[in-house]
Amino acid sequence: MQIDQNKIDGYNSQSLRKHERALAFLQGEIPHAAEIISQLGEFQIAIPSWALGTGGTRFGRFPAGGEPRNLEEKIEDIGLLHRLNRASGAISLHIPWDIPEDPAHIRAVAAAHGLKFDAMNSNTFQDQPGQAHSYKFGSLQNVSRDIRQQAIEHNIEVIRHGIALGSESLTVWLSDGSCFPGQLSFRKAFENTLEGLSEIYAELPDNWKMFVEYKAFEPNFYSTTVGDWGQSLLYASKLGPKAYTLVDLGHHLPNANIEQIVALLLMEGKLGGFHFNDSKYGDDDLTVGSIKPYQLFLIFCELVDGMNARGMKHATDLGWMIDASHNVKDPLEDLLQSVEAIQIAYAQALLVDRKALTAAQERNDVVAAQEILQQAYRTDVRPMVAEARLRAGGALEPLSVYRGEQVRAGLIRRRGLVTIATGL
Ligand SMILES: [Mn+2]
Repeated sequence: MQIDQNKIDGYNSQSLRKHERALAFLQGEIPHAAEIISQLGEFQIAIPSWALGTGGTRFGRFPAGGEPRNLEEKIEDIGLLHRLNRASGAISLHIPWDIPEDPAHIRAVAAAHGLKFDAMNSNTFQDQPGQAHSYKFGSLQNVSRDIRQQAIEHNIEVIRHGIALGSESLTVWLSDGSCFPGQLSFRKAFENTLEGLSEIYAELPDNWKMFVEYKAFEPNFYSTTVGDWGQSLLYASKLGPKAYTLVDLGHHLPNANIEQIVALLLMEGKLGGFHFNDSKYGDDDLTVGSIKPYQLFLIFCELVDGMNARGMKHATDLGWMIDASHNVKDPLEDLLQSVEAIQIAYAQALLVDRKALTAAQERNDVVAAQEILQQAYRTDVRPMVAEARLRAGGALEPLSVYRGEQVRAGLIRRRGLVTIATGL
């Protein structure tokens, strides 16, 4: 399902005067507004193929209908988001849920929607039909060499699919760990995992990156073999220059200082990928910016500062992706909200007066430092975000267009009420 440019222009013309007034005010207040708008225009956030359907919990799932039935329809949905916000220009695939049987065709479908292929994701957290060995007691950490080998070969197969599509990175998230004390040897589990990751790393093309994603707990509840940023950094450092840590906001213990983690990983040149979501308790996978928008802003402050310190390009030198689940919202509406929340936090971080902040830090002026951060955070930057969309041909108000065009009802008409997009 597509929305004509004429339709988007029509909606835009209705709110154009109001938008222009708000933008003119901001441009008067912010000397480098033009630069921020252009940086926003370049910033793209990848959408994972598994975020297009209704998520669920172990208690159940309440699908909204019209979910994509195959890879083409997943690409089509992200194409629709990208058409509205011009900031969702990449898709992240999951193998085996999204095996591209005909890569040339899939590449053409994505190109027609202006989409690139972001990181490929492997899956050794569930058993697939016909699989020789079970991952019940882990994959790369497993005490059995045959099981470890199966997991290694799967990851190499994922790299091959990615090469065929033009992706340039592999994200490895392992559910490996233990549920009870004594179940495994922490040291052996680490050594086995490192050995397996090394074999996978050896298969990476020169221009590829490997992202080692960590998670504090779940589905294992006593230990996780890549449990925190320290363990991920240890693997990435031992693997070599193509290996990086990936930070998923929901994968920390409560109240972790994620902005500090981000700052240090960037300082070490070892932050490679980023997964956005929000949470109240654990890995809740809620809409980005819905619970702790100030924390998101503080994280972006460190991302911007840390990337600037290393001369990195904000838009392309890290892998940016949403990794969320949508239990009670229309997934596409949720993703539009998430992308906008990310853009808002990014724009606010670009607003921070870094010189003044450094000066305040140098004289231990705690009050001034807080004022400087909150001055940026309390600025309503939404007109700049909307202007970036408008210039790229997107919608001033993506959600209004989505609702005005009754997209979900159209998708249900075409695809049916009972469709399943996820492999879980
Ligand atoms: Mn993730």
